[in-house]
Amino acid sequence: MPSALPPHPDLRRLRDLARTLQRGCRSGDPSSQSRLLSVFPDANPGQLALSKALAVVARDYGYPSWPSLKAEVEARRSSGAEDTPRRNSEPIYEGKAKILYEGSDPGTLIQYFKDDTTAFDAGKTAVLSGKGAVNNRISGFVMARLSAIGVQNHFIKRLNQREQLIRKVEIIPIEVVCRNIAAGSLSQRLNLPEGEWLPHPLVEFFLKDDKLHDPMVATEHITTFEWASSQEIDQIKVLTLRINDELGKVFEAVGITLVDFKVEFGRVWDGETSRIILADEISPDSCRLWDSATNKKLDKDRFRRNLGDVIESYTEVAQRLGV
Ligand code: ADP
Ligand code: AIR
Ligand code: ASP
Repeated sequence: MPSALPPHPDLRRLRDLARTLQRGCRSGDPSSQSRLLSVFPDANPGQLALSKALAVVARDYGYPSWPSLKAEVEARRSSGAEDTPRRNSEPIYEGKAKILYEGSDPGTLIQYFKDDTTAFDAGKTAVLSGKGAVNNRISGFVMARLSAIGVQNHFIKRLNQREQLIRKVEIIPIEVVCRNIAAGSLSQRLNLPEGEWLPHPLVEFFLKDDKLHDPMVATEHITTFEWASSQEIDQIKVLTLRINDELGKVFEAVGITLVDFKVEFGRVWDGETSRIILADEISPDSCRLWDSATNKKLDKDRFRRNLGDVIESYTEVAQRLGV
C-alpha cells in the first residue's frame, strides 16, 4: 500500500531504501522479497536490479515510476515547496474528498486532496492510501492541458504531493455530466446496455445536493431557481463539449477510453461582471475511464462495485499519462 512521502524527502535516502531492499531480496529476506513481488510478481528477487528496487520504492510512495518520484523530489527542492502544507489558516471547507484552505494571495485557495473515498453520496466510504496524491497529479496535469487549449480553469500550480494552488470561484451548484458511452445512472435510468456508444456526446445536469442524492435537473430548473442564467448554461455546455473533445484525445493517446465525466464550474468576478471557469477536479474519481483494449475499468467504479485494485488502477492512469 502506498504511503505519504516524508516531509523533506531526500534522493539519497530514497536510493538507500532501494539498496536495502535490493540487498534484502538478494540475501533471501522474506519480507523484502514479498514487498518486491507484491509490485512485480514476475521479478527474480535473487537478481534484483537497482532500477527495479527504485521502482518499488516509488510505488511504495504512490508514484508510478522512479523518474516521477525523482522529479517530484527535485521539484520540491527547487521550489522550496514542502510536504507540510503551506497553509497558514484553518480549513474554510472540508468536503468528502478535498479540503480547501485560503491561499496566501487574495482570490486563491489551496486544494488538499484527501485519501478519503466515498460513493453513493457518502453511503459507502473508505480511506485509500495514496489516492489524494495520485488525483492531485492527474487533475493538475489535465487542467494544464485544458488551459493550453484555452479552456480557462482554476488550476494555478501544484504545490506538493497533495496540494494545488487554485483560483477561488463562486461555485455553481450544478454537477455537469458529459457522456460518450452509456454507463452508470444513464444505463439504469433508460435501461441502456452499459458500453453502448451514444449517437453524440450527451450533457446532463444534476443539482449538487448529497441529501437529495444529486437529482437530475432540467435547464429550466437551473434558470427558475437562479442557480445559473441561460447565458451561463450555454457557455457551460460549450465548455463541457470542448473539455470532452480534449480529454477524449488525451486519454485515447494512452489507450484509455473516456466513457463519461463530471465537472463543476464557477464564477470569477471582475467588478460587476463575471465569467465562468472550470473548477473542482478531473480525475478517476470524477471520470469513467476504460482500458481501450480490454474495457477494464480504471476509475471509481472499481470502488463503487467492489472490483478491487482501486489505487492500482488510478496509479495506472497516472503512469500512462506520465505524471
Ligand atoms: P464535496 O463538497 O462534494 O464533498 P469535495 O470533497 O471534492 O466535494 O470538496 C471540494 C469542494 O470544493 C466542492 O464542494 C467544490 O464545489 C468546491 N470547489 C472546487 N473548486 C473550487 C474553487 N476553485 N473555488 C471554490 N470552491 C471550489
Ligand atoms: N460523478 C457524478 N457524481 C460524482 C461523480 N464523480 C461522475 C461519475 C461518472 C459520471 O459522473 O464518476 O464519471 C456519471 O455518473 P453517473 O453515476 O451519473 O453515471
Ligand atoms: N461523488 C459522490 C459521492 O462521493 C457520488 C459517487 O461518486 O458515487 O458519494
